[in-house]
Amino acid sequence: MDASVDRIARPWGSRTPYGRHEAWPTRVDTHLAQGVEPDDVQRWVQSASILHSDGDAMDIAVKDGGIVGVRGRAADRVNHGRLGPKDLFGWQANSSPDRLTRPLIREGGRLVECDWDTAMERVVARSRELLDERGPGSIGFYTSGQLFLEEYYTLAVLARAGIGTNHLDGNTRLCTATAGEALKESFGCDGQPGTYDDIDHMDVMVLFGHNIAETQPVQWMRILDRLDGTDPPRLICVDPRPTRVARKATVHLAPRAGTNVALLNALLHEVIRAGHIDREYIDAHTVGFDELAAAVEDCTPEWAAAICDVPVDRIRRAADIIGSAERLLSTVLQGVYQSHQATAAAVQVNNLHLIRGMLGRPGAGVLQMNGQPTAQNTRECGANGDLPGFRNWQNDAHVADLAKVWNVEPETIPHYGPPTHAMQMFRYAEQGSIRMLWISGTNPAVSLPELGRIRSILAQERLFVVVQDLFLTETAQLADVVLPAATWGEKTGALTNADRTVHLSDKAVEPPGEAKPDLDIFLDYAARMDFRDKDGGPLITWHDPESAFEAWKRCSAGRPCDYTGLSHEKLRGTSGIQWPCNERFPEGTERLYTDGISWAGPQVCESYGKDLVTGASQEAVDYRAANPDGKAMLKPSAYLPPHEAPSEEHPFQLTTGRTIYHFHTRTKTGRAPQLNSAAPEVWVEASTVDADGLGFHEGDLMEVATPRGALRARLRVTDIRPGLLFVPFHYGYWDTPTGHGPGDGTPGRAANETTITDWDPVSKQPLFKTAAAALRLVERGGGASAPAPTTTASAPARPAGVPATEGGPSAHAGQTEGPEWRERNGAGA
Ligand SMILES: Nc1nc2c(c(=O)[nH]1)N[C@H]1C(S)=C(S)[C@@H](COP(=O)(O)OP(=O)(O)OC[C@H]3O[C@@H](n4cnc5c(=O)[nH]c(N)nc54)[C@H](O)[C@@H]3O)O[C@H]1N2
Ligand SMILES: Nc1nc2c(c(=O)[nH]1)N[C@H]1C(S)=C(S)[C@@H](COP(=O)(O)OP(=O)(O)OC[C@H]3O[C@@H](n4cnc5c(=O)[nH]c(N)nc54)[C@H](O)[C@@H]3O)O[C@H]1N2
Ligand SMILES: [Mo]
Repeated sequence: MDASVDRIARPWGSRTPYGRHEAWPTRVDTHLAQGVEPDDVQRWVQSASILHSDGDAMDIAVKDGGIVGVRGRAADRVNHGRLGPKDLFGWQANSSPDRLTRPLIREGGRLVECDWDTAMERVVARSRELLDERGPGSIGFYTSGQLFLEEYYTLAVLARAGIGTNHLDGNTRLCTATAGEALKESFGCDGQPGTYDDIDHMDVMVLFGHNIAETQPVQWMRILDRLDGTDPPRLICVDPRPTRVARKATVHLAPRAGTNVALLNALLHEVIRAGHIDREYIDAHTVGFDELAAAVEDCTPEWAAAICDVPVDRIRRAADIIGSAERLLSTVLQGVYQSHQATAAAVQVNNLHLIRGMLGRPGAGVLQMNGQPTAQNTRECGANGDLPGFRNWQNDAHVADLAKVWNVEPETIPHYGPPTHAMQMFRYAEQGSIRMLWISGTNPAVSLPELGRIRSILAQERLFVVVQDLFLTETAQLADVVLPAATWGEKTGALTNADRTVHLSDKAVEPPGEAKPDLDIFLDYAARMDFRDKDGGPLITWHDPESAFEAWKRCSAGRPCDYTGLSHEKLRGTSGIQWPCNERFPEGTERLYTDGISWAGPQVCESYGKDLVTGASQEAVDYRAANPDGKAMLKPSAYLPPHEAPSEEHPFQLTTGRTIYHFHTRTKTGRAPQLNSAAPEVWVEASTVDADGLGFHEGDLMEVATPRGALRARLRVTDIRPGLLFVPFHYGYWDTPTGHGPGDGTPGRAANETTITDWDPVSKQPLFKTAAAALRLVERGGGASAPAPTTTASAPARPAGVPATEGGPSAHAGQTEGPEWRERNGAGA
């Protein structure tokens, strides 16, 4: 066990090696508040992490009505007892003294405390006024990937059938809209094909734009344990930063940002050229192979090497390894999803698997990853720009079926066009057609691109903004009504992770003050609005998490995400369970598509697909003609350059992302002392080549500027690819002296001051990974280090000739590095 290990200094703890096809050993990670012994804990309450999409199962330790720690659940299929640093320490934020405890309303320009009746009546009055004067299209809801299933489902029903608006989306638009979209494009329907257990069986794993070591540290522990066991796998890492994954990889490809499609097309080209394809699988289960082969015919490694700026032989080596893999597992995340050809690139990963027949068998799987803990629920419940239960808005039979579940007329449910995506909702608010925006569990004043614009949209007089949060965030400060929410540990609900594992998170303690669960707030609003079904009965008939879950089960029945075999009671006790779970699969389903493709038929598919270049929705007739038998679709895509190329004025590429110690806008991790002190302030990473060339040093105060805005950060010099800058997007303004954004001489701090209002045409996911930027010296650092972690991708570049084991940054974690990293960066290289 790992109790003695400092999990800030050694985030992944110590190793429990295991061999291929063996079971991953259990290791129970625990952290209790100082002075609390295990015997002092009065109750352990079952839960799972909500600080990433891994779904690490844990028990919450309760003493005297407060949370005093957490312990991993040994019996759970996802984590076998392990927890990451955010899981171990993040819970402390629940008892922060600055939690919101009463509702706030804006009076005379200021937010003042009030009671729930006053706040809710203000929201209801404005809703009624707008419905009367402007109709349902004047009201929008922008929700989260961090609430519970029961809450999204309730919100989806009240927005789509109660208000009757098409404007409901999640921050999952910024996160995993592309995951859902790529699955729809290839398989006709959302739903993760693979499972984490594939890690136990694969011999080759490719990670595309996925820093799993920092963003799903528990699965990285699993990979590290396999690397240290018998018959270790080979890793291929596609990431322009020197992540831990890159350091362990057999092949590390560090492409120019925004060139994933070129690289993938070259990999497809090589796999096809070398004949490493599974003809039988292609013929039985796919359509479109000839078009795909023709489209990549000229995409040679030489061609891609010039675009991506990676060595040709490394592309060949990667293609060889992929082509000769016995069991191939791939993961895809934000390095792909947050770029201009997001869906096009993610779909090419699916294509690699389909042409190699690498699907639906132990070790052979695709994980189009999620990021947020409950993003899967946002998508399946219809709170992320889709209809609930993966129903197809273009298919009248699906709409009618949903109307039957809700006992409303089909016309009540808007389906005249695709559900409005978040970026479009903000545009409508900017233009004035949306007049009320209800924001729950997300902090767009830090997380959306081009913050100057977002702040000015939210601050408009004519826009009525409701914010439902735990804290007075940068967004809440701009609201007209602030509703104090209860969170994880203070309410009960179900959540589904990236590999379809459903967990239950039980209430452990009371929320602070008058804070209420999001479900209760939505139910209260629905009751006050008196939403009715077509027979005049109440539209929403449930009243607590369990009855909401039962209602959702009816909506999911017969759909791919079938929950009918689950219940809160069944989820209490041992391990999480993977959907679909129903009469046929009472213990859940490990892998989808074990027996061909099941949800791509024209009658059942969630989407008729989109044009991968324009994003235009295709019609049912086109789909039926192209894919009459419901097979997987091999959709090619030509490479297009990123929308913003470096120029003389903005010579760098700028990418943004995460560090292991913080979650998003730091509302929780910034209030956990161990996590905050591990990464207390924003920094900017640049390569040794660029820093040396320009005479900048570690710790210098820099300005990073794009045409949208600028921020200031200390410089960390790393082994990142030359020409690329990286800024973590975690740092907003709530803990700065002014408490709000830049202006009046206060410089910017948030990465999104600089990012662009632009998105992938297919998934509508905004571009956070590719901008052109300038880097300017503001003030010398005088030899002090940047406030960036040294244990992670942001580790300082190793001085020439210092091997990893002798004081280099990676010695910190006590782990040896992959052959390629040694070859390139080791002594004498
Ligand atoms: N510690 C921590 N963990 C988290 C979160 C968190 O905030 N903190 N958030 C959770 C959420 S919501 C999400 S969505 C996930 C995100 O998890 P990840 O996607 O793993 O995290 P990011 O840091 O956003 O981006 C991953 C990598 O993309 C690389 N990248 C940038 N541009 C390109 C490119 O053009 N091509 C390629 N191939 N790679 C590129 C970056 O160098 C970066 O290392 O993490 C989840 N887990
Ligand atoms: N530049 C840049 N920008 C990015 C990204 C990037 O990589 N680069 N990544 C994007 C991605 S993938 C994501 S997921 C987003 C995340 O962006 P956000 O969703 O804006 O980030 P969070 O800080 O997680 O915001 C969640 C809010 O919900 C509150 N909250 C937590 N639990 C509860 C609850 O139970 N109920 C309620 N009502 N509120 C709760 C928290 O206090 C917090 O204010 O950021 C996106 N923005
Ligand atoms: Mo995300």
